[in-house]
Amino acid sequence: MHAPPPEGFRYLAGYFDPAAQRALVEAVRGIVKEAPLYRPSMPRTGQKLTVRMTNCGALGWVSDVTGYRYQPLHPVTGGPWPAMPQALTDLWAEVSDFPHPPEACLVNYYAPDARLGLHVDADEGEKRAPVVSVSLGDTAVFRLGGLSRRDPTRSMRLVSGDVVVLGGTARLAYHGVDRILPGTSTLLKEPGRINLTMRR
Ligand code: MD3
Ligand code: FE
Repeated sequence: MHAPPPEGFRYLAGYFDPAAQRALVEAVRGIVKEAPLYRPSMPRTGQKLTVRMTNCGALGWVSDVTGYRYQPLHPVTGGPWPAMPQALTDLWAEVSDFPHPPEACLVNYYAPDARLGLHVDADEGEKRAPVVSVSLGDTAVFRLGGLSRRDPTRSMRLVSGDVVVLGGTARLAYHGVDRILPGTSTLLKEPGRINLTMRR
């Protein structure tokens, strides 16, 4: 048995139909051409994440040996982040219940062996704004905990086209990606998964 999910956690299964998912993948291909995926390093240890990342929007989340932050320029190319696709700003307007548009969209790419350890998203300036997530490609085994690292966690599957809105208490909950299930989607040319998260 599971505890109920934290207040403010909204799971919108199958929000994007297959045609809309294909259009989003095309938009991500354009973003990655301009702002290539790279493997961020973790603060202090300098260890590289297994997830590859880039961003679109005015600001992008970056991590290196000095720390985590939002910045307007790609850490490798030095160029500005590409514009956020309209489909994503439209999604935010529909589901965020927040009066201002997103400032950043983090693009995570998971090859079949990539993972993301349990963490809290704490680098955003506006904690009252939700995080809105879109999953594309292979299914992820996602882990959602509580406000303390020691709280019990639940495992959920995030399927291509699913949207998750993290508002309220859920915004500060621990979460991570345990694994990708390769071969569960044919949306991408190769096995793997893309996750888009809009933030302020
Ligand atoms: C729950 N991404 O980029 S998305 C991240 O699938 C991140 O790539 C995961 O965690 C991924 O930081 C999960 C869904 C998600 C995003 C933010 C959350 C769940 C969240 C913030 C609080 C609680
Ligand atoms: Fe996160």
